[in-house]
Amino acid sequence: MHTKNNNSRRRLLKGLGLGAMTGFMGLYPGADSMARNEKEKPAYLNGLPPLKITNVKAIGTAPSGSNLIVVKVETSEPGLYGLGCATFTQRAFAVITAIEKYLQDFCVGKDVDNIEDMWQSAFVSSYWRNGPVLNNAISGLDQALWDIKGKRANMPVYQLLGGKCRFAVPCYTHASGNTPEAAADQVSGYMEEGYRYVRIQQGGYGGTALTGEPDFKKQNYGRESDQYMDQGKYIRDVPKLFETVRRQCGEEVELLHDIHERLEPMDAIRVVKSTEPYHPFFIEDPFSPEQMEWFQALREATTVPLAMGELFNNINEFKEPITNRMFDYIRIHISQIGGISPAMKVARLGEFYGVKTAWHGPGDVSPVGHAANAHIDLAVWNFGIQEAARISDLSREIFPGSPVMKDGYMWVNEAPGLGVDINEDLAKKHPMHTRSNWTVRKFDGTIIRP
Ligand code: GCO
Ligand code: MG
Repeated sequence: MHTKNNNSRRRLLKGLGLGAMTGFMGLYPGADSMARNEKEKPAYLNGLPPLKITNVKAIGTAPSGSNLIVVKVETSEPGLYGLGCATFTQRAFAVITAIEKYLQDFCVGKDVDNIEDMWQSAFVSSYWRNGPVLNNAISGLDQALWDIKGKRANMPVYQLLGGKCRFAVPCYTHASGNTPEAAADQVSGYMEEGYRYVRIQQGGYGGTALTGEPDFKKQNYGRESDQYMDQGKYIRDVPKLFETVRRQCGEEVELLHDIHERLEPMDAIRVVKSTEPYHPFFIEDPFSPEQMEWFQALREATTVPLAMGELFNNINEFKEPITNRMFDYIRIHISQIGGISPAMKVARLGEFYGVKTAWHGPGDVSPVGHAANAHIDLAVWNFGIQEAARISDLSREIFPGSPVMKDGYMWVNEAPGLGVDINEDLAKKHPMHTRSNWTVRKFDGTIIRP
């Protein structure tokens, strides 16, 4: 291909009678010297041969309870494909439909190389955009194209993003107990494993473990599986939890906590303030995304660092809070935001404003998505912390090459691309489900978010 290009360039120059002249002027090597140098050219000058997308498919699997979705982009080069995470666990089949009925048709025949162009064009191809379903589908595509580009370049994706800013990815893991003491015991265990950062919750988000029979249950209001949250108890419990863990585990471990948008705004401010003496690393999601304006009051009330963003649907939602320094850590859920390309933009925006990354890494991210998190984490300077990838043995079998946790760090392998593969036959043996209701109520049955 390269020789053909040079031949045609030579013909063009000859036709114009410009060969010798441009060579003489130093603007372009003369045709003769080009022919002479042909053999000495380094291989990288040959560029990459053109490559087309031949198929896009969605693979759904639920090896550990959560529905996981991975997009596989196949190319015209036999055996060369890319994988990307498109997991939206609660509406998984809607994402599968978006990929198989629309994205497949949109992509087949297109160039695999132009990732940004692909992202921009796919984003507006539905005209209406920004929803979690479509963003997840685009994320699967985006990550798969980065995976392919890495494989073509023979480099891990973090290299394509600029190389390492750190040797591995420091992570926080989750301690949760029904009592503060039980949570503190877990924290100690994690500290022994090498974790420097631990998120602490008592009885899950908002302490949802049922204490007594709430009135709405007695009245048969709602469904049997609906959860109950006692907001008052939670507000009183949080500082006690922090106090106990600090007392049992000392000052050195960094503690985190997720309010999970479950409180009234003023109560959230009260809770965040109550943790101040225990200097948390950050408190997450104090408000729902619908209540962003409360951040200003919270900022004025406390110096506790804040994290927000896992529920944002659109990278533009980060613009205001980052440029106004409303929170300290960006909680992007990479697949929800549309993949590596948009996440990198938000990370860079944060760098300008002293806001750091803290990518979302719960059980409803596939190992491919965890790898995407880690590749960005390695490459951006304003990395803050990463939620640990807790990947089951079965998931590891389905996704060979999954990132590993060791001594409180996440490590990716050095294979080209994202470094994670999929065993499709095994994935099929663990099909997805449609259990998707997540309902939390106050004592009188009022819905709490979420
Ligand atoms: C976290 C999260 C998750 C979400 C879950 C929703 O900080 O890890 O809040 O646990 O609740 O991803 O499906
Ligand atoms: Mg959270």
